[in-house]
Amino acid sequence: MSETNTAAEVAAPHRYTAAMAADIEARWQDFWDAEGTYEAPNPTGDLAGDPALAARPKKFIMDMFPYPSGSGLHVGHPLGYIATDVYARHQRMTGHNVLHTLGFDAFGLPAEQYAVQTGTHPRISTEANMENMKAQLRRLGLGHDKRRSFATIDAEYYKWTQWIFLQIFNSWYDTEAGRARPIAELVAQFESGERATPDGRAWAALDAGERADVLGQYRLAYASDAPVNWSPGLGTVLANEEVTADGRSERGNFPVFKAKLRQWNMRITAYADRLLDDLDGLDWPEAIKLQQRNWIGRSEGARVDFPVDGAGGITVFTTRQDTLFGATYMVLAPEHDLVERIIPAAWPEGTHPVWTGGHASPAEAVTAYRKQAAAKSDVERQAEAKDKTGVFTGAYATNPVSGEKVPVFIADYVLMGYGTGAIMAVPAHDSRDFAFARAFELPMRCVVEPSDDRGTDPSTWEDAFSSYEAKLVNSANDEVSLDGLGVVDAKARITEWLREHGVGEGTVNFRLRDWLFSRQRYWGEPFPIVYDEEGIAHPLPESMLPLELPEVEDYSPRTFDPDDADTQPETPLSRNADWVNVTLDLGDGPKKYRRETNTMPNWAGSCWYELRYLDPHNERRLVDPEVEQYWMGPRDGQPAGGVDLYIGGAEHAVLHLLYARFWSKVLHDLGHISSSEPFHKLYNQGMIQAFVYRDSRGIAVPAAEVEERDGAYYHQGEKVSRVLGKMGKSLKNAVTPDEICGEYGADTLRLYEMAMGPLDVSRPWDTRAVVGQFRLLQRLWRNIVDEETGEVTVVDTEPDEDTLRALHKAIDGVGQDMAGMRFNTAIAKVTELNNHLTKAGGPLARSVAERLVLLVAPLAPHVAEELWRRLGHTGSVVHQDFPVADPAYVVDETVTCVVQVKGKVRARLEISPSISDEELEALALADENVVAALGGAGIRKVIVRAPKLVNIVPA
Ligand code: ANZ
Repeated sequence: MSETNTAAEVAAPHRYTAAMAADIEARWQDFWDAEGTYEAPNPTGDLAGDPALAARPKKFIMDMFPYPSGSGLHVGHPLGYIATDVYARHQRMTGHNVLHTLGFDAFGLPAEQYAVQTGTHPRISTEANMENMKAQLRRLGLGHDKRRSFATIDAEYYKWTQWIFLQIFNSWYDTEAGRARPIAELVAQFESGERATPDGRAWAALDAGERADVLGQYRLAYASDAPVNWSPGLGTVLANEEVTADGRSERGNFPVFKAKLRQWNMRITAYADRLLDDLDGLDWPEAIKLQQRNWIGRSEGARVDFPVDGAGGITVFTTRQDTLFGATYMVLAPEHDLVERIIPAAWPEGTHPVWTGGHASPAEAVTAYRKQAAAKSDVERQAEAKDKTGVFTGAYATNPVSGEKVPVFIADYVLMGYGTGAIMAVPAHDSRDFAFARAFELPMRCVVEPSDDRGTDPSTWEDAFSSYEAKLVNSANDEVSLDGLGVVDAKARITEWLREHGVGEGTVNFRLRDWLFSRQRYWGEPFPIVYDEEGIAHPLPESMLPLELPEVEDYSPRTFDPDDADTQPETPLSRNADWVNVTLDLGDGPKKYRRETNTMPNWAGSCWYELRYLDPHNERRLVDPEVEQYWMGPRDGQPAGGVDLYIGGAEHAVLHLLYARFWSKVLHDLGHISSSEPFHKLYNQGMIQAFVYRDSRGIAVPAAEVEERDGAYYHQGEKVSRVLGKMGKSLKNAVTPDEICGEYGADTLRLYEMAMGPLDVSRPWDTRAVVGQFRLLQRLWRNIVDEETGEVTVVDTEPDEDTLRALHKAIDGVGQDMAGMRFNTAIAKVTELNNHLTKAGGPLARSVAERLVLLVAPLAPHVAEELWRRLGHTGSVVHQDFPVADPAYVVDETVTCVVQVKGKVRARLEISPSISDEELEALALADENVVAALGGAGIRKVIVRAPKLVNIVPA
């Protein structure tokens, strides 16, 4: 520690040192906590009696809350927290009622895995981790309303997570009304006969089990036996969003298989259109919107029925119904239910030997092929370049427009989870079908005339022709002809024909699947569901919530050989028979029930936490409607309402952010909240990266022990390589905020993190550079406090004109930068002002010193509070008004504008950067060089890009 206890220090006992920073910071943190400085008033309580406060615009500012991991925070974690804090402080100082707090997302896998390794109960390790993280965060001086903090594992919190589950379970999506409604209203429709039951019987004629099954088809939370992602190595099933592109578990990187298991799902697909459409009104990064759009994956196309002899028909989904005349075979996903029904006992006479795969019968071929397909992930199955595999089912279907008999195959390139799980194959115009047809010697027919010179015989082609810019050929029957039409017109024409003949219709298909919502874990929210003796699911009444997580002997998940797809999950909660088997009175007398033993996925708790911040201790409701309306409700420019600023990493694009949007919409539809979107503005901060040093074996060595010599890096004498990577314990390059706070103080750390670059850009951490921000604070201090006596040195005089200009320019610039979240340039402007004042010498005018302190307050709140008080104020700096620039002193700088005539530069004008297009055009046309260059010619066009460029095109 070079800055303490030097000779200079003895001579200057009141210098801003690390020790002084530590003292100042601890003192004000205690004070702020004691005073409740950051507590945000709610409109129903505190604001109601205070009209001035109630008139303030609100700002609800949020971070993606952390998972309390055992390794604590490194300096990369608080980047976003510091940014929201600086922003929130600036908003508070510009007249807003600011809500800013932070909770913990505390259910989840790591605590459980740690528990399995060490035998510690997940609650104990999680709570210890939270204590540690809270201390680390407190050290940063974040202005959070601590009364509003909670953890998702708190029973008072997950009571409401369970309550929301019940709301979702007890509702259905009315497609006509375009919103969720209570399930009781659906039951009423069935009872009155307004809506027919699936088999047409009267509702009263159905028994309890049949009614439950019918309602299960509608409920927004439902159990089903669909194929799910089963990861034996993790011991749990996973949502599609949790499976990586190469078909492994996002956590733990274990293989994932498709298995048919009874699981809970959320009918998020009912909201596909709204989730897509409402993105338009959100202020989110385009990249994230795009990821959500792609994940939802809206495709317009058609469903077409192909009759199969004796077995009804196969319905396909296609986006190229225009190519229907070119469909020369069909493919079902290997898992498709129809397969059993269409396969004949024996191969038809003369079946091509390549089609049978050498199997004696269709049944044998199908069984063998299904086994092979189940071992592959969806992504492997869809890989473009790969050889196409498959086998003939022995069945033929009829092409509804050509009347031709087409063979039906099963092949793994067709997925069960998309469209109808069946396709019409058009090998001439789809490259996957082309490859398959080649491998299986299937016929191809050209129905879209190639616009290149390959000719119309597909057997001579290298690949399919799939352009839209062409005309249809070979596409006519007795009733309809598409020949000569373009693709778009042909689609419309054939869709109409299909509809008229009752063999198909235009449809929209989504890539989005329902959200698999149950996990075979211990450390999650229990489902508020019990089963009666007939196996019918019943929701618990609200009065029985929270249903607390019980103690069990062994909370580790049952895991299996990661590659053994034939295993079945076992839930830890099922091991507590006393808890599972209960007698309850659900309104019709005491009866025996069995509890659901799955738990909710760890996304559940983060699906609605923004709402609970608003009203964290409400025991009667999820959130008071008036409170919700005030902080989250729709308003000008925020059509669906939502949090005003939400900062977090880009990795949550389709998980947390999609799920949270879905829950908001359901709660909105059911009338519980006025907002239909949780987060109006989303901002993704960059990452703090760090150098990773590796030895010759490729193993990371501790970064702190690496020495640099002549541009090379050495660890214990051995040369090591250096690359920029993530920061973390495993890469041995983590720097903790505690270390930096200890060495320089939290204000310096805050300044350094904000000064590193634009907030949305990733940046490398450099411990050696931190001292630069420490020096800024030292100079700031020295400009106001005498280092020898500790006295404030300001004087009550008027500053000179030069200083006023520097001051007001800084005020203007810093204010704009803070509002625009350009904290790095704000710091540069503060530094410039401070340097100006240092250079000017002499004591500062009080009015200048005070405004300087206010400018710094959002960034370095502790030192600002200290100086503010030393300047003689009694109220906290936190609640002062941010300084306002006097425009008279904010003189525009000039910029150079280039004027071109016919593309050649003819003049350079020194002008104000805020000049209007009209003004600039007039100035340019009046310039004598421009007039000369035009030589009397008229003007055809003037292109003005104020303030940088004017381009004149003569007539
Ligand atoms: C015939 C056709 C002809 C097709 C052609 C494409 C080109 P998107 O845009 O992603 O929605 N398809 C449909 N269901 C499938 C499934 N379960 N597994 C694999 N592929 C499936 O893609 C829709 C197209 O993907 C559909 O249109 C279908 O192939 C295929 F020249 O039908 B098409």
